[in-house]
Amino acid sequence: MRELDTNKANTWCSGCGNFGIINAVKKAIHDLNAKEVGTDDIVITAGIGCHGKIFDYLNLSGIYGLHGRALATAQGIKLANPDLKIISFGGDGDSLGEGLEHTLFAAKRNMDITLILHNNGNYGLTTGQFSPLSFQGYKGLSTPFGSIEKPFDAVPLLIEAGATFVARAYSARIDHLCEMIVKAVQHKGFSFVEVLQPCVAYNNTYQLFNQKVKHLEIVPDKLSQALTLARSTEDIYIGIFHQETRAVYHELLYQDANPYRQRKSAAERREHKA
Ligand SMILES: Cc1ncc(C[n+]2csc(CCOP(=O)(O)OP(=O)(O)O)c2C)c(N)n1
Ligand code: SF4
Repeated sequence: MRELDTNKANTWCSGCGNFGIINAVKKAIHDLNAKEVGTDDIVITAGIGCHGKIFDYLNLSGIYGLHGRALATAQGIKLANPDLKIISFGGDGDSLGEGLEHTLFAAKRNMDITLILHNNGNYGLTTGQFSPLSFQGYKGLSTPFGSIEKPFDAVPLLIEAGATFVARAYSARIDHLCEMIVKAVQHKGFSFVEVLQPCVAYNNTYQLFNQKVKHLEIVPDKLSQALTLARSTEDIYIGIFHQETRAVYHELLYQDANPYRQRKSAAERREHKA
Protein backbone atom coordinates (compact mmCIF):
# COMPACT_ATOMS: atom_id res chain seq x y z
CA MET A 1 0.00 0.00 0.00
CA ARG A 2 1.41 3.40 -0.97
CA GLU A 3 2.49 5.81 1.79
CA LEU A 4 0.16 8.84 1.47
CA ASP A 5 2.27 11.33 3.43
CA THR A 6 4.65 13.75 1.70
CA ASN A 7 7.75 15.54 2.98
CA LYS A 8 6.14 19.02 2.74
CA ALA A 9 6.15 21.00 6.01
CA ASN A 10 2.58 21.48 7.21
CA THR A 11 1.60 25.15 7.65
CA TRP A 12 -2.00 24.77 8.83
CA CYS A 13 -2.71 26.44 12.20
CA SER A 14 -2.73 23.87 14.98
CA GLY A 15 -6.32 22.85 15.68
CA CYS A 16 -7.49 23.66 12.13
CA GLY A 17 -10.32 21.44 10.88
CA ASN A 18 -8.26 20.65 7.79
CA PHE A 19 -6.33 18.10 9.89
CA GLY A 20 -9.52 16.09 10.44
CA ILE A 21 -10.24 16.23 6.72
CA ILE A 22 -6.82 14.98 5.64
CA ASN A 23 -6.91 12.17 8.20
CA ALA A 24 -10.35 11.10 6.98
CA VAL A 25 -9.20 11.24 3.34
CA LYS A 26 -6.17 9.02 4.04
CA LYS A 27 -8.35 6.53 5.90
CA ALA A 28 -10.91 6.62 3.07
CA ILE A 29 -8.22 5.85 0.48
CA HIS A 30 -7.10 2.82 2.49
CA ASP A 31 -10.73 1.70 2.75
CA LEU A 32 -11.20 2.24 -0.99
CA ASN A 33 -8.08 0.16 -1.67
CA ALA A 34 -9.80 -2.70 0.16
CA LYS A 35 -12.83 -2.14 -2.13
CA GLU A 36 -10.76 -2.57 -5.30
CA VAL A 37 -10.10 1.15 -5.96
CA GLY A 38 -6.33 1.33 -6.37
CA THR A 39 -4.40 4.41 -5.20
CA ASP A 40 -2.97 4.80 -8.73
CA ASP A 41 -6.49 5.11 -10.10
CA ILE A 42 -7.28 8.05 -7.79
CA VAL A 43 -6.44 11.55 -9.03
CA ILE A 44 -6.93 14.75 -7.01
CA THR A 45 -7.40 18.41 -7.86
CA ALA A 46 -7.52 21.40 -5.53
CA GLY A 47 -8.24 25.11 -5.60
CA ILE A 48 -6.22 27.84 -3.93
CA GLY A 49 -6.54 28.47 -0.20
CA CYS A 50 -5.74 26.76 3.10
CA HIS A 51 -7.87 23.82 1.91
CA GLY A 52 -5.79 23.59 -1.28
CA LYS A 53 -2.66 22.77 0.68
CA ILE A 54 -4.10 19.30 1.16
CA PHE A 55 -2.73 18.73 -2.35
CA ASP A 56 0.83 19.24 -1.04
CA TYR A 57 0.33 16.89 1.89
CA LEU A 58 -1.07 13.91 -0.04
CA ASN A 59 1.14 11.65 -2.13
CA LEU A 60 -1.40 11.31 -4.94
CA SER A 61 -1.36 12.30 -8.61
CA GLY A 62 -3.28 15.36 -9.71
CA ILE A 63 -3.36 19.02 -10.65
CA TYR A 64 -3.19 22.00 -8.30
CA GLY A 65 -5.62 24.38 -9.96
CA LEU A 66 -6.19 28.10 -10.07
CA HIS A 67 -8.51 29.66 -7.51
CA GLY A 68 -12.00 28.28 -8.17
CA ARG A 69 -10.85 25.92 -10.91
CA ALA A 70 -10.53 22.63 -9.03
CA LEU A 71 -13.58 21.25 -10.82
CA ALA A 72 -12.60 22.58 -14.24
CA THR A 73 -9.37 20.57 -14.11
CA ALA A 74 -11.18 17.59 -12.57
CA GLN A 75 -13.68 17.51 -15.41
CA GLY A 76 -10.91 17.69 -18.01
CA ILE A 77 -9.07 14.77 -16.40
CA LYS A 78 -12.24 12.67 -16.19
CA LEU A 79 -13.08 13.30 -19.85
CA ALA A 80 -9.52 12.40 -20.90
CA ASN A 81 -9.58 9.18 -18.89
CA PRO A 82 -13.00 8.09 -17.63
CA ASP A 83 -11.42 5.10 -15.85
CA LEU A 84 -9.97 7.37 -13.14
CA LYS A 85 -11.63 8.25 -9.85
CA ILE A 86 -11.33 12.00 -9.35
CA ILE A 87 -11.51 13.73 -5.97
CA SER A 88 -11.60 17.53 -5.98
CA PHE A 89 -10.97 19.68 -2.92
CA GLY A 90 -12.46 23.17 -2.74
CA GLY A 91 -12.85 25.90 -0.14
CA ASP A 92 -16.22 27.60 0.33
CA GLY A 93 -14.80 30.73 -1.31
CA ASP A 94 -13.12 28.62 -3.97
CA SER A 95 -16.04 26.42 -5.00
CA LEU A 96 -19.02 28.68 -4.28
CA GLY A 97 -17.39 32.08 -4.93
CA GLU A 98 -14.70 32.13 -7.64
CA GLY A 99 -15.67 28.69 -8.97
CA LEU A 100 -19.44 28.80 -8.50
CA GLU A 101 -20.39 28.22 -12.11
CA HIS A 102 -17.95 25.30 -12.45
CA THR A 103 -19.48 23.69 -9.38
CA LEU A 104 -23.07 24.14 -10.52
CA PHE A 105 -22.37 22.92 -14.04
CA ALA A 106 -20.37 19.88 -12.92
CA ALA A 107 -23.37 18.94 -10.75
CA LYS A 108 -25.86 19.72 -13.54
CA ARG A 109 -23.90 17.50 -15.95
CA ASN A 110 -23.63 14.75 -13.37
CA MET A 111 -19.89 14.50 -13.96
CA ASP A 112 -18.68 11.29 -12.33
CA ILE A 113 -16.39 13.02 -9.81
CA THR A 114 -16.34 13.88 -6.10
CA LEU A 115 -16.15 17.37 -4.61
CA ILE A 116 -15.09 17.72 -0.99
CA LEU A 117 -15.99 21.23 0.18
CA HIS A 118 -13.91 22.53 3.12
CA ASN A 119 -16.55 24.88 4.51
CA ASN A 120 -14.86 27.09 7.08
CA GLY A 121 -17.24 29.97 6.39
CA ASN A 122 -14.52 32.39 5.32
CA TYR A 123 -11.49 32.95 3.10
CA GLY A 124 -8.93 31.50 5.52
CA LEU A 125 -5.68 31.84 3.57
CA THR A 126 -6.27 35.52 2.83
CA THR A 127 -7.01 36.23 6.51
CA GLY A 128 -10.70 35.86 7.04
CA GLN A 129 -12.69 37.87 4.50
CA PHE A 130 -16.35 36.84 4.36
CA SER A 131 -17.29 34.15 1.84
CA PRO A 132 -20.60 33.20 0.18
CA LEU A 133 -21.11 30.76 3.07
CA SER A 134 -20.26 33.11 5.97
CA PHE A 135 -23.12 33.43 8.45
CA GLN A 136 -25.05 36.71 8.57
CA GLY A 137 -23.23 38.97 11.02
CA TYR A 138 -19.79 37.37 10.39
CA LYS A 139 -17.08 39.87 11.33
CA GLY A 140 -13.90 39.65 9.28
CA LEU A 141 -11.34 41.78 7.50
CA SER A 142 -13.79 42.87 4.78
CA THR A 143 -16.88 42.97 7.00
CA PRO A 144 -15.73 44.64 10.26
CA PHE A 145 -19.35 45.50 11.21
CA GLY A 146 -20.67 42.05 10.32
CA SER A 147 -21.74 40.57 6.99
CA ILE A 148 -25.22 41.74 6.01
CA GLU A 149 -25.68 39.03 3.34
CA LYS A 150 -27.62 35.80 3.68
CA PRO A 151 -25.26 32.86 3.01
CA PHE A 152 -25.69 30.08 0.45
CA ASP A 153 -26.75 26.77 1.90
CA ALA A 154 -24.39 24.35 0.17
CA VAL A 155 -26.40 21.12 0.50
CA PRO A 156 -29.73 22.45 -0.89
CA LEU A 157 -27.86 24.39 -3.58
CA LEU A 158 -26.06 21.27 -4.84
CA ILE A 159 -29.23 19.17 -4.68
CA GLU A 160 -31.04 21.78 -6.78
CA ALA A 161 -28.11 21.98 -9.21
CA GLY A 162 -28.39 18.25 -9.93
CA ALA A 163 -25.74 16.50 -7.82
CA THR A 164 -26.74 12.85 -7.47
CA PHE A 165 -25.01 12.24 -4.12
CA VAL A 166 -25.12 15.02 -1.52
CA ALA A 167 -23.80 14.64 2.00
CA ARG A 168 -22.55 16.72 4.90
CA ALA A 169 -19.93 15.78 7.49
CA TYR A 170 -17.96 17.44 10.30
CA SER A 171 -14.16 17.47 10.34
CA ALA A 172 -14.07 16.48 14.02
CA ARG A 173 -16.06 13.27 13.34
CA ILE A 174 -13.40 11.54 11.31
CA ASP A 175 -14.93 8.05 11.03
CA HIS A 176 -18.23 9.47 9.78
CA LEU A 177 -16.42 11.82 7.37
CA CYS A 178 -14.37 8.87 6.10
CA GLU A 179 -17.56 6.87 5.52
CA MET A 180 -19.10 9.79 3.55
CA ILE A 181 -15.97 10.10 1.38
CA VAL A 182 -15.86 6.36 0.62
CA LYS A 183 -19.55 6.36 -0.33
CA ALA A 184 -19.12 9.53 -2.41
CA VAL A 185 -16.19 8.11 -4.38
CA GLN A 186 -18.03 4.83 -4.95
CA HIS A 187 -21.13 6.69 -6.17
CA LYS A 188 -21.43 6.87 -9.95
CA GLY A 189 -22.18 10.51 -10.73
CA PHE A 190 -21.47 13.90 -9.18
CA SER A 191 -20.93 13.40 -5.47
CA PHE A 192 -20.68 16.30 -3.07
CA VAL A 193 -19.52 16.21 0.55
CA GLU A 194 -19.79 19.48 2.46
CA VAL A 195 -17.41 19.32 5.41
CA LEU A 196 -18.07 21.66 8.32
CA GLN A 197 -14.51 22.80 9.00
CA PRO A 198 -13.67 25.10 11.91
CA CYS A 199 -11.03 27.74 11.17
CA VAL A 200 -9.42 28.40 14.55
CA ALA A 201 -7.89 31.66 13.32
CA TYR A 202 -10.96 33.42 11.88
CA ASN A 203 -14.10 31.36 12.46
CA ASN A 204 -13.76 28.98 15.36
CA THR A 205 -16.95 26.95 15.21
CA TYR A 206 -15.94 23.89 17.29
CA GLN A 207 -18.24 24.75 20.20
CA LEU A 208 -21.19 25.46 17.91
CA PHE A 209 -20.79 22.23 15.93
CA ASN A 210 -20.03 20.08 18.97
CA GLN A 211 -23.33 21.25 20.45
CA LYS A 212 -25.51 21.22 17.36
CA VAL A 213 -24.30 18.48 15.04
CA LYS A 214 -26.67 15.50 14.82
CA HIS A 215 -26.38 12.42 12.63
CA LEU A 216 -29.10 11.67 10.08
CA GLU A 217 -30.18 8.10 10.74
CA ILE A 218 -31.50 7.43 7.24
CA VAL A 219 -31.35 9.04 3.81
CA PRO A 220 -34.58 11.13 3.53
CA ASP A 221 -36.80 9.57 0.89
CA LYS A 222 -38.45 12.85 -0.15
CA LEU A 223 -36.48 15.75 -1.60
CA SER A 224 -38.60 18.25 0.35
CA GLN A 225 -37.65 16.49 3.59
CA ALA A 226 -33.96 16.47 2.61
CA LEU A 227 -34.07 20.22 1.95
CA THR A 228 -35.84 20.98 5.24
CA LEU A 229 -33.34 18.88 7.23
CA ALA A 230 -30.38 20.42 5.38
CA ARG A 231 -31.62 23.95 6.19
CA SER A 232 -32.20 23.26 9.88
CA THR A 233 -30.14 25.53 12.15
CA GLU A 234 -31.50 24.32 15.49
CA ASP A 235 -29.82 20.97 14.93
CA ILE A 236 -27.17 20.83 12.21
CA TYR A 237 -27.52 17.49 10.44
CA ILE A 238 -24.69 15.45 8.97
CA GLY A 239 -25.09 12.38 6.76
CA ILE A 240 -26.42 11.63 3.28
CA PHE A 241 -29.28 13.94 2.26
CA HIS A 242 -29.79 12.76 -1.27
CA GLN A 243 -28.72 9.92 -3.55
CA GLU A 244 -30.11 8.99 -6.95
CA THR A 245 -29.05 7.15 -10.11
CA ARG A 246 -28.84 9.26 -13.28
CA ALA A 247 -26.88 8.95 -16.53
CA VAL A 248 -23.35 10.34 -16.16
CA TYR A 249 -21.89 12.90 -18.54
CA HIS A 250 -18.97 10.97 -20.04
CA GLU A 251 -21.17 7.99 -20.89
CA LEU A 252 -23.77 10.22 -22.56
CA LEU A 253 -20.94 11.88 -24.48
CA TYR A 254 -18.93 8.83 -25.50
CA GLN A 255 -21.58 6.07 -25.44
CA ASP A 256 -19.54 2.84 -25.43
CA ALA A 257 -16.28 4.49 -26.48
CA ASN A 258 -13.43 5.21 -24.09
CA PRO A 259 -10.86 7.71 -25.42
CA TYR A 260 -8.16 6.60 -22.99
CA ARG A 261 -8.42 2.94 -23.92
CA GLN A 262 -8.58 3.86 -27.61
CA ARG A 263 -5.40 5.95 -27.33
CA LYS A 264 -3.73 3.18 -25.36
CA SER A 265 -4.54 0.43 -27.84
CA ALA A 266 -3.51 2.66 -30.79
CA ALA A 267 -0.16 3.28 -29.07
CA GLU A 268 0.24 -0.43 -28.42
CA ARG A 269 -0.49 -1.21 -32.07
CA ARG A 270 2.13 1.35 -33.17
CA GLU A 271 4.66 -0.15 -30.75
CA HIS A 272 3.90 -3.61 -32.07
CA LYS A 273 4.51 -2.50 -35.68
CA ALA A 274 7.81 -0.74 -34.88
C1 LIG B 1 -8.73 34.81 -9.01
C2 LIG B 1 -8.11 34.95 -7.63
N1 LIG B 1 -8.65 35.83 -6.76
C3 LIG B 1 -8.13 35.94 -5.53
C4 LIG B 1 -7.04 35.18 -5.16
C5 LIG B 1 -6.45 35.34 -3.78
N2 LIG B 1 -6.83 34.23 -2.91
C6 LIG B 1 -6.02 33.17 -2.71
S1 LIG B 1 -6.67 32.08 -1.62
C7 LIG B 1 -8.05 33.04 -1.41
C8 LIG B 1 -9.13 32.65 -0.45
C9 LIG B 1 -9.39 31.19 -0.33
O1 LIG B 1 -10.56 31.01 0.41
P1 LIG B 1 -11.33 29.64 0.40
O2 LIG B 1 -11.50 29.15 -0.98
O3 LIG B 1 -12.58 29.78 1.20
O4 LIG B 1 -10.29 28.65 1.09
P2 LIG B 1 -9.67 28.61 2.54
O5 LIG B 1 -8.39 29.39 2.50
O6 LIG B 1 -10.67 29.20 3.49
O7 LIG B 1 -9.45 27.15 2.74
C10 LIG B 1 -8.00 34.19 -2.19
C11 LIG B 1 -9.04 35.25 -2.22
C12 LIG B 1 -6.51 34.27 -6.09
N3 LIG B 1 -5.50 33.45 -5.79
N4 LIG B 1 -7.06 34.19 -7.32
S1 SF4 C 1 -6.35 30.22 8.71
FE1 SF4 C 1 -8.06 28.92 9.30
S2 SF4 C 1 -8.35 27.48 7.59
FE2 SF4 C 1 -6.32 28.41 7.39
S3 SF4 C 1 -4.92 26.96 8.41
FE3 SF4 C 1 -5.50 28.52 9.92
S4 SF4 C 1 -7.26 27.65 10.97
FE4 SF4 C 1 -7.00 26.50 9.08
